[in-house]
Amino acid sequence: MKLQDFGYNDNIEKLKIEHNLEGFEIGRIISEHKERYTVTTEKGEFDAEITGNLRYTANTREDFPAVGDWVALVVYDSYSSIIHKVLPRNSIISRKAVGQFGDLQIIATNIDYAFIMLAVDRDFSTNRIERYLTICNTSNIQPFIILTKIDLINEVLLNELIATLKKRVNKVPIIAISNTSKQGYEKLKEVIVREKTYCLLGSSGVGKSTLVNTLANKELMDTKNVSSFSKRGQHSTTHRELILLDNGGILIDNPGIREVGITDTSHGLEKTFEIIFEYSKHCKFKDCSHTIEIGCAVIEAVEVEEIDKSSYKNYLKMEKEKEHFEATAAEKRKKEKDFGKMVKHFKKIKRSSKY
Ligand SMILES: Nc1nc2c(ncn2[C@@H]2O[C@H](COP(=O)(O)OP(=O)(O)OP(=O)(O)O)[C@@H](O)[C@H]2O)c(=O)[nH]1
Ligand SMILES: [Mg+2]
Ligand SMILES: [Zn+2]
Repeated sequence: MKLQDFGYNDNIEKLKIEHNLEGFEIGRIISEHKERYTVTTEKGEFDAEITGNLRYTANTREDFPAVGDWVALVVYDSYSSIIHKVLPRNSIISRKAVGQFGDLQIIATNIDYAFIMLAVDRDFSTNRIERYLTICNTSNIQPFIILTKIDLINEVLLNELIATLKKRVNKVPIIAISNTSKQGYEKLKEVIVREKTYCLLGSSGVGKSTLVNTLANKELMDTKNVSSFSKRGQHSTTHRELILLDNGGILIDNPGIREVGITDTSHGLEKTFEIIFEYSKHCKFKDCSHTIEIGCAVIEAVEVEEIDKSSYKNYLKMEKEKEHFEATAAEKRKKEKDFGKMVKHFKKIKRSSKY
């Protein structure tokens, strides 16, 4: 297998040279199970672990390898290999780690496109789409909205759903499919191109793995019967996996995501809620929070329905989450720094007490 098939390109070649990694085998992480990785290389697939040094110097979860990463490794035998370095990533999809303050969880890296998948028959939520869009826009990953299970509703209802969605999300392509009848598959296949990586995002049960299996024409991923999704916490897919399709597209299947928590989004919110940011330029106060201020152009636009009210509310909620994440992350960094200082201090005392 050539590395190009997995998305290797001149940019990664440049990074390899810049980081003096010519002596290493280069590969891409295709799956992860609790810090044990599978890496694909020109010599085949290998199980891999990370070096003690990489573990020791890792400050946050972000420093650990993730599915989609390009890594430099030393291969020992047909089974084992050690990852020495993670090459710089060109994009990262991450969310707030569940239950941990100020931490983020990487979903996948080096992604070109994201498929934001929602089933039309249940839990359909534009608020959630805007969340996914924000995490994609943060890392400049081009999103597609994929509506699944359209075999379960009639065309009139589907068109209504799309029209409502378009009122809030108008610049993102929407593709409606059924994994059962294959409706919409031709359109979907057109956007999956060779050597590009697509990350599948969505709640449990929307049909991510079924899509992967159907496109690959193989039962690569486990899928689960709809009835078993009524129990909360049951996911069919329990790990991330990168799959190469016959047509050359690279898909990353993920476990269903329940909470799409927002982190520090840089311009992610700005791009997702472009219209709000456009109006905000005309607010009376530069630091307007768009909540209570007199002379707030955003509030005025909401009142005359130039800005969708639900979209505005969703924006405010996510903006708050972003600020909260930034504050807790800063606090966490400070604590870690103080802890580091304390360790240094004690080491110094220990050293000086020797004499
Ligand atoms: N009617 C219908 N059922 C579908 C469609 N796509 C998937 N399903 C069914 O939905 C159920 C869940 O599909 P999965 O592919 O396992 O869903 P998933 O998104 O991978 O779920 P997790 O791995 O838990 O995140 C399975 O029983 C599928 O057969 C579709 O287009 N139409
Ligand atoms: Mg799955
Ligand atoms: Zn304002």
